[in-house]
Amino acid sequence: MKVTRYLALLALPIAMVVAAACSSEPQPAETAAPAAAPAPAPMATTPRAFFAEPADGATVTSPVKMKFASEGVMIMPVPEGVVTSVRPGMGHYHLAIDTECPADGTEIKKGEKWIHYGKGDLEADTQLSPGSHELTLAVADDKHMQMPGLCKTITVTAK
Ligand SMILES: [Cu+2]
Repeated sequence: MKVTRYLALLALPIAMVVAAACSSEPQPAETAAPAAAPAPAPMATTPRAFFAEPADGATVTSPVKMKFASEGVMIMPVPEGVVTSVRPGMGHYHLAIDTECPADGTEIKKGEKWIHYGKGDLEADTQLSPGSHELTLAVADDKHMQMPGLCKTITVTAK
């Protein structure tokens, strides 16, 4: 019994070796070890924030429907109560009109041009007066500090 089982266990690897040896592939060593290829890091993309809508340069009509988007960061509601620490890799969106991106690491203060989407909102409407406007989308952490690289400004023209 034991010998039979042992032979059965040997049969599969032997069959694989034989198959590899008989293969007409020019580089059997590479095809035999696909698991050795390095897996891409999960956060390989450079984090970024952008508007899925409207498009940069678009002509829009109020109320303007905006869809926020990002890569390399998780958009989450700010925790309830007093926030004493931030959750790495997590943030929420902020919007300002005709205002530049904050410097990385600076606080986006409430009530100073910025709307905080602290519930983790992924879209919002805004009213624009007729003319050209800059829309700035920023992602900040649980303490509302601008996260590096996660800000984007686009220009739209409101009718
Ligand atoms: Cu905030």
